[in-house]
Amino acid sequence: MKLYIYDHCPFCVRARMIFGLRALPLETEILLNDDEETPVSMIGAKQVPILQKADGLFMGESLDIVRYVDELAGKGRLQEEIRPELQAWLDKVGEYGNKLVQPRMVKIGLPEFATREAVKYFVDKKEKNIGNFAANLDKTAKYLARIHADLQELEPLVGDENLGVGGEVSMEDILLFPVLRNLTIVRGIEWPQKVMDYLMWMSEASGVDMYFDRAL
Ligand SMILES: N[C@@H](CCC(=O)N[C@@H](CS)C(=O)NCC(=O)O)C(=O)O
Repeated sequence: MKLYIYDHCPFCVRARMIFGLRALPLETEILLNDDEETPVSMIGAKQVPILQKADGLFMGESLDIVRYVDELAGKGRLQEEIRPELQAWLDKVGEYGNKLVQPRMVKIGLPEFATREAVKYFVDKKEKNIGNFAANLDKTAKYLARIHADLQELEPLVGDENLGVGGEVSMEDILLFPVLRNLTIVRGIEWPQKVMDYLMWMSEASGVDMYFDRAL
């Protein structure tokens, strides 16, 4: 099976995680961000992740891919229940997290941004949602204060054991880890110890790398 992704895409991380967590081999291909033709020819939409299944057919939608691969692995299904307080945390950080993350993603040499055209495509599209990238970078201190407060709130929701955020690996991890992983691109975040331990453990368990070494 082959997974078409962008490195920075949190929905793609969801799909990548299930392969690592279930110890299944995975081939990935990173598309250029302005390549519309390839994804549209596969699923009729300019969107990743896209899984090419063993039968050659294509599947979009990250959570459909997670459930499909989880079923195939035959090791029991991830529990689907999401604690309302965790969902509320994800919703809250979802309102501004991209203002910290997206302006930085185009600056670290990711393969989906290998051409000037691909960078421009991304910037033009995302600035329509979050506003000017440079202006958002200028407001880093403001958003850092906000994420620090929110990470303090997250810490008690992280289980004591390194077994997944809710005490066992579940759909909660599939939703949470990609968001935290993208935030590792932001230099200066002070990570609460339990959240940092969780990140390190889940990165190892899922085989998905982080951005700490390239943070800016
Ligand atoms: N509901 C979809 C959302 C996927 C999604 O929004 N992917 C983004 C990348 S993070 C995308 O391909 N956007 C189109 C673009 O960036 O042009 C899923 O869960 O797979």
